[in-house]
Amino acid sequence: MEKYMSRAMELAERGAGFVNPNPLVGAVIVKAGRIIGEGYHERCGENHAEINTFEDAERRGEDVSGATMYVTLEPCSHYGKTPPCADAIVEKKIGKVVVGLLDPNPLVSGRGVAKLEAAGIEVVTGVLEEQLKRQNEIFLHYITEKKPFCIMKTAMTLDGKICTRTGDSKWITNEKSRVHVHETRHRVSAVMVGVNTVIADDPMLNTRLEGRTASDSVKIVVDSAGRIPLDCKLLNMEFEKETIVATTDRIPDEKLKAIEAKGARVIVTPEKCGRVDLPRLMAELGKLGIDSVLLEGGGCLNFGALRENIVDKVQCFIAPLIIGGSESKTPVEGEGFDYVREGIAVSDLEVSNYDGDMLLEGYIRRR
Ligand code: AOF
Ligand code: ZN
Repeated sequence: MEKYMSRAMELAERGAGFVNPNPLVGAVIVKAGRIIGEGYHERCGENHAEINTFEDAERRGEDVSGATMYVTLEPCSHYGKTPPCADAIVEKKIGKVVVGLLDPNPLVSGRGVAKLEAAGIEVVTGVLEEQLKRQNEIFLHYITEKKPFCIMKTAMTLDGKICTRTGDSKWITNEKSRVHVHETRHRVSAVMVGVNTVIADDPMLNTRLEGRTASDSVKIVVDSAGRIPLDCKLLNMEFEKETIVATTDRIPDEKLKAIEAKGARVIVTPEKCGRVDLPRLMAELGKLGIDSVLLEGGGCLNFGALRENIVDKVQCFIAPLIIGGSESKTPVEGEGFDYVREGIAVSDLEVSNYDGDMLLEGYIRRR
């Protein structure tokens, strides 16, 4: 069973970056020990995985009646952008359905399985559940919280610096680590930075993956006082997705209008400790359908995000390099906490090796 579910999970992965805010879903149909159909949810708004899998079986000239379907997520029971998959499964006379994860979407949550069982189909649930929860961590968070899943990405030297005292940072991490960052940008709906990063680096924040179609992300600049340079790349280059400037009433009116005239969206939140109200911003982004945000610094915004409790996951690259300097910047700055006991604990930490760079990934339990 795990073997086929694992294949379905592999197929689901191909939708990464294209299905948001929908889940990654893959399916295979097996008959007499042979895979007779494969498919996945390819793009938000298009066919669900199950339907693509039926179409694949049909193309192969296979008869799916009595077969077993392995699907990574509970088949839907609702009329959304497409009709219910559970109905299609019944109609196609599938004999048994093996489900990875139950769908926490309130429109589904158990009703998909109930529909199948009511039609006399045998249903098994919870196969490869832990891996599938990880694969769909963005969807699982967004569908219940309605706020984006926030990943804080940092990259530093062995001595904890993100650049030298002169501001030089190219490159601390190696090529493989940097490709991984672009893969994460591809996977998420939005990339977010503080205005100081825009002033210092004038970044593009787009997704660049050689030889692959990559999906660009919405670009968000947190800029409490409206200091963003009007000639920066984010406001002037043509991107696939929009740029959002998140600010407060401190922004001068003319500046707000000038930013909008550049085609960017401006979100104004009330001030919170003189800055953008980050939890409020996340709620606004959720309303726009943004299910995930990759936070790429700088240190001041990173600290604010941690303190305001909007970060869910940390992704920290450490390069085997030492640059020193008491003036050299570090990944998380701001005011910092007064006491160690106030520090933010990261759990389920995992370490992987990226050609000699280390990647540490872990989760922050929201307090
Ligand atoms: C499935 N198979 O491949 C996916 C499912 O707006 P819609 O119609 O695309 O519905 C989206 C919801 O359907 C989504 O929130 C999730 O609950 C479920 N996604 N279900 O049976 C799929 N992508
Ligand atoms: Zn469906």
